[in-house]
Amino acid sequence: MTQFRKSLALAVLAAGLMASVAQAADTRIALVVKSLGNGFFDAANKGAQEAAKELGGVEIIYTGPTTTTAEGQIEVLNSLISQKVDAIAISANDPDAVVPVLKKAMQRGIKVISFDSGVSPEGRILQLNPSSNALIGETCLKLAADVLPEGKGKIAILSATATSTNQNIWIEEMKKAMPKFPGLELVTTVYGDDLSDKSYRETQALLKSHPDVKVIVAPTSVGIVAAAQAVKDAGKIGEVFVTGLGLPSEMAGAIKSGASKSFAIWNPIDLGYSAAMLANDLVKEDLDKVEAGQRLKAGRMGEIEIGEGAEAAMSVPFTYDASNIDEFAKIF
Ligand code: RAM
Repeated sequence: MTQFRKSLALAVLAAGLMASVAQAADTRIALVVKSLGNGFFDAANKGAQEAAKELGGVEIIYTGPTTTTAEGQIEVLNSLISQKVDAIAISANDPDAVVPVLKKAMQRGIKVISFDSGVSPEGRILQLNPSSNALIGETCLKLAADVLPEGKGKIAILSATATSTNQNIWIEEMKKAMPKFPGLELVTTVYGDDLSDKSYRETQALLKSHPDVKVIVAPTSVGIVAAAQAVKDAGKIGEVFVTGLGLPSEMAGAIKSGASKSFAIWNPIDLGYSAAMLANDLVKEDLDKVEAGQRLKAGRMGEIEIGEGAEAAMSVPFTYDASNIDEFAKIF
């Protein structure tokens, strides 16, 4: 065979293989995240891919805008509607702005769920929370109080975007839980938009405008890393502590430097896995609605029970510190 014929034969073979892969996936589930390039969502995607492999015949389309905007997500969603995907699992940058396009998706038979950062009820069939929202809020405050002598001191919050459903709920829950931590005083909330550079600059500004703040609580895996770096670069290790929600793999340096003593998170791989499983259930059983008390199958996670408002919650957040960070940094 000539070189040309050989490569032609290989190309035909490759095309055939790709076609058979495409044919094999009879269910296409889009995992739409707040933005691409966020390690938290990469871990969720890992779980979703695992679910697809286990189920067989399922393809996960991992997608999202480049920055954390609702407009970017709307564009992505419109394109998924044209591609006629079977299901969409979205972590929303805004609970309301994406509702019209998601309603359009549902009218066309696409099963829509939200996970992590929720969509208002009219824009999705169900919402999968990583844990109880109240527990997440209280955990963030407890971590802040634990690092302060006698639990006393001023704290500030560095959040993601100002429209982010999950962070806004957790901030509300923190405010509600404040009476349980009478030594803590919340002085301000700033927004880094889940962008590293903006989160870093917001922290720098915060350290200047509020030099008496002792703990920065960042309930975002992007913000917490940037905040810890800003504290370190400002030479404030031991004076200002960073805590909140982060990935062990991304926070190992901050724990080692002392910019953070501890932080929490649930398993993002399990969250993505479960979101894919639930989306697949809705497709397979052709469900457009779920009721409180209903149980849906989620593979190795067992059954997930739907609660009020068609919301479900997974496990409790876990705390990471110098004693366990290395072990978990290898996982997510
Ligand atoms: C960021 C995102 C995500 C949130 C985590 C903790 O990655 O804002 O929505 O759940 O942090």
